[in-house]
Amino acid sequence: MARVPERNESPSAAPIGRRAFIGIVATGATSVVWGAPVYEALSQLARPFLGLLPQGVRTAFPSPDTGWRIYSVSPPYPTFDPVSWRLRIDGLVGAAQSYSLRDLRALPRAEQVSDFHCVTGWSVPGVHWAGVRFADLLKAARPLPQGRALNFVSAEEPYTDSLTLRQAMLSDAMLAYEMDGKPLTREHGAPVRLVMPQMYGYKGTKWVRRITVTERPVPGFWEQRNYDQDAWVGRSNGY
Ligand SMILES: Nc1nc2c(c(=O)[nH]1)N[C@H]1C(S)=C(S)[C@@H](COP(=O)(O)O)O[C@H]1N2
Ligand SMILES: [Mo]
Repeated sequence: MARVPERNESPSAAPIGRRAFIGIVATGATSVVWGAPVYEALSQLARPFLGLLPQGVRTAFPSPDTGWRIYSVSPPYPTFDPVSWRLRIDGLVGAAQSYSLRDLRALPRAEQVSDFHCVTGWSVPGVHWAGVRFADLLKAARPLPQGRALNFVSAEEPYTDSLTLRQAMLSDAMLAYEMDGKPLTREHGAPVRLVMPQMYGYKGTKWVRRITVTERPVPGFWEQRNYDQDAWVGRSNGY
């Protein structure tokens, strides 16, 4: 376990946390990409240390008017061409598929209002999502019996994350193309992102471009950095 520093201890003196969390935060056009020293310092901050962020870093977060903090591991955010963009579904399937945005919108539309929780402690209540349930999304691809997990690949390399097929079939899990009544914005993962309200936000891969059916969950970007594979809100990652 990482040592919890004393209140008067500076964050830079904190040991490297096992659950170090790196987030690059930016706001719309006025992107703030932190310099290497800040990135380094942040990469050494474990979740319990977030209250100890130096003042300069704290104010680099967007103002909490929406409650959201935009995360990206390798800015600039991906862009996409609405005409040529395709979502690929492959791996252990009977028939690999390629969906245009139009194809996705032609699948049964699901809507929900759910709360969003980041493992670092911020939440956004009552987010309105619209998109596609995984049962509908995977129907044509026909996952094979040995295909028991989904790997979500982001257009933002090297971000990936995975779920078991059973988790993806939860009634409030979806691949979303709208947020709060509008097409997903670029910073929130346009054109599609994973929404998994019962798990922490890092399971919600943004800018999803490919879903591969695998035998078992492939450790994603944050799992490779010691976060839990099963990120249930309130009962994972030390909570
Ligand atoms: N591609 C990609 N997806 C991502 C992330 C990221 O950095 N890159 N961050 C994750 C984390 S930790 C959180 S909390 C949410 C934040 O969603 P937002 O950026 O829309 O606020 O996105 C998740 N999906
Ligand atoms: Mo997060």
